[in-house]
Amino acid sequence: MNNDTKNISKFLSLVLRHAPETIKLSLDVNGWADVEELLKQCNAFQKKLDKETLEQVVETNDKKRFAFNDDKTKIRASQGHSVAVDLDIKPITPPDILFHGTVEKFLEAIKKEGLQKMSRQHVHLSKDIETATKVASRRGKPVILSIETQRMVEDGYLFYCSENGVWLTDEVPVAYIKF
Ligand code: HQG
Repeated sequence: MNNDTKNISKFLSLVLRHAPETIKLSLDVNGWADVEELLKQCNAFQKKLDKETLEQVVETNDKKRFAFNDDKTKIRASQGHSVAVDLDIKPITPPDILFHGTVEKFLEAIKKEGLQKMSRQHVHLSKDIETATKVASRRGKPVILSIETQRMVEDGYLFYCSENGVWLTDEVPVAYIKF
């Protein structure tokens, strides 16, 4: 992603995941924004954006963070929301082990409370150590936790996989975490 694309992606994350009100945008219950309305509101709030650029940002985004509906009239973030949305995705069986990348300063709390959603709608888990390491590196020196998802499934916990391949669940109690 070049710098312009990155800036637009960051702005889209803001309005499609966290604060649509910044540009007086409305998201439906499933997190979709109307594409024409998004473009109109971006431009009304001095964020120049046209449809072609938007399509290019969605297409080239390093983590495929955003997705259009079939006829490209709607767009949403595939995961990572702090606003309440129902992604309307079905639970599926995860790999036996998933990973979570975090940093040292959170370990004490995680050892007490397990992994919690914090400000987001789900706990985010990664399919491999490399991805978890990237997630953790945003905050400092990575600490990678292994999650015994197979045991969680046996115990009735539900898992979801976002359209861009991020594993989601409601919480991970400490009993299923290998430190
Ligand atoms: C930690 C990015 C204290 C948790 C990434 C994490 C991901 C606790 C932080 C996506 C805790 C929350 C999500 C507890 C968890 N006590 N700290 N009980 N439980 N934590 O950003 O997973 O680039 O909400 O370890 O790639 O880091 O934005 O979650 O460090 O997919 O598309 O609290 O965000 O995607 O941080 O990252 P976050 P995350 P994008």
